Amino acid sequence: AVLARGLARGWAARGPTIFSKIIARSVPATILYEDDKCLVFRDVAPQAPVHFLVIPKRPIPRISRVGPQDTELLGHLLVVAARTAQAEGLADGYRLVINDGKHGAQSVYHLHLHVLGGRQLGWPPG
Ligand code: DGP
Repeated sequence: AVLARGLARGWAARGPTIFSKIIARSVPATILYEDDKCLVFRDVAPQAPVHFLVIPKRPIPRISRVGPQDTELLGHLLVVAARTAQAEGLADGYRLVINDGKHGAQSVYHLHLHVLGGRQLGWPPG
């Protein structure tokens, strides 16, 4: 059933990403938080003093592919992002980003929330 859901979302068409290997611990990462539904780890190419990623363990490829069945999981990712930002000391604020597809400059097709903070960020993002 998990495979069928993955196929339905187009996951198999692109194959597993580096993030599946981080979940499986076959690629190392600095992990900040983990539970049965998600994993949080530092971005390998940080764009701010604090830059970490929140990913579901289920390999949803991108935000534009989610459905109503993902509502609870997506809410969980946001709550974990906010709690980890607090644990990282981002009391002056931070930014959550989800890049989707080509125009969104998505490079890894396993859904992830970026959390960036620790400096003044600009707007618009460009
Ligand atoms: P995006 O462009 O939104 O798909 O961002 C993907 C992010 O993933 C990017 O900021 C760099 C990060 N990233 C890519 N490969 C790895 C990796 O192997 N380890 C870690 N920790 N981060 C990675």
